[in-house]
Amino acid sequence: MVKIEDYGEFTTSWCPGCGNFGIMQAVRQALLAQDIAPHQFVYVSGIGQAAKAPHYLRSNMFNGLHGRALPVAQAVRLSNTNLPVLVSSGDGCSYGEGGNHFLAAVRRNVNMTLLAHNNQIYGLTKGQASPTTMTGQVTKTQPLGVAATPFNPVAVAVAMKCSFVARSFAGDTEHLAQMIELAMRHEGFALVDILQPCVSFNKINTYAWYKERCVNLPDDYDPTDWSVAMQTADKFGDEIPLGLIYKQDRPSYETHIPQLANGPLAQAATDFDALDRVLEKFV
Ligand SMILES: Cc1ncc(C[n+]2csc(CCOP(=O)(O)OP(=O)(O)O)c2C)c(N)n1
Ligand code: SF4
Repeated sequence: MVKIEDYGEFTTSWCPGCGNFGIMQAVRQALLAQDIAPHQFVYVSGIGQAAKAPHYLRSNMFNGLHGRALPVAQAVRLSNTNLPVLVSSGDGCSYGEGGNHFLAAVRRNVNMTLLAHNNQIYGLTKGQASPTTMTGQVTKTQPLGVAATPFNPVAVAVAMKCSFVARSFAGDTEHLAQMIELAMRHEGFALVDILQPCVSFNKINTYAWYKERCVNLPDDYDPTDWSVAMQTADKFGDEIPLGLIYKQDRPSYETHIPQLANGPLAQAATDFDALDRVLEKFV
C-alpha cells in the first residue's frame, strides 16, 4: 500500500503562495487514491515554473524542451504502455510554444494526462503575456496592454472532441485531486486545465479573482453532450465553470498500433537478426 510520504518532500524554488503548491498536493492525493507507487509512473514536463513540478515528486521523470513535453510523453507512453504518464506544463509551454503539439495530442488520443498549470502569464521569465493573458492586461513587455484575444484551451479541446476535458482550480485541492484522478483513469488523452495563481507576476488573476468566478458544474451536468459542453467551455468571464466539461469514450491511439498488440515494446525481446539486417542495409 502506497503512503503519501513515499512521494517525498522537497524544498522548492517557487514563491510562497504560488498556485503550484496546491497542484502538487492534488497530484499526490490523486496518485495515492490510485495506489500508484513512485516507480510505477512517469512525470514529464518542458520548461517553466510548472515544468519544475516533477523535480518535487519522487518518481520517474523527464524534462523536455520548452513546449515539447507532449511529444516526449507520447514517446514514453508508446514505448511502455504499462506506465501511466502525467505531464505538467505551463500555459505558455502547452498553448504557446507547444501549441501545435497540444493540437496533435488531442487528435492522437494517446493515453496520458496533461496538467496545464494555467496562470495566464509567463512565470519563469518574469511576467510576459502568455496566450491566455486577458486582452488589455498590462505587463512589463506589453505596457499598453495585451492586444490579442486570449486562447481558450478548454473550448479548443472541446471543439476538437478531445476525449477528456476538465477545468479545475489550484485553490481547491479536493476538486483538483478528483479531476486528476478521473483524468488518469480515463482511457485516452486527458486535459486538466488548472487555474493557477501566479502571486508574483499576475496581479489580476489572483486567488480572490478566481474564487469570485469559479462555479462547480451541477451534479446533473452531462459531459457527453457536445453542444452543451461547447457552450460551457465558452464561458470564461464573470462565471468560470469547473469540473469535467466534456468526455467522449473512444479507442486510444495505442489500440491502433499493431506492434503493441502483443504488449509493451519495452518488454518485447530484441530481434538481433533483424537488427543486423537493418544495420547492414543502412550503415
Ligand atoms: C523555445 C523557447 N522559447 C522560449 C524560452 C524561454 N522561456 C523559458 S520558460 C518561458 C515561459 C514559461 O511560461 P509558462 O510555460 O507559462 O510556465 P510558467 O513559468 O508560468 O509556469 C519562456 C518564454 C525557452 N526556454 N525556449
Ligand atoms: S513566479 Fe509565479 S508561477 Fe513562478 S513560482 Fe512565483 S508565483 Fe509561482
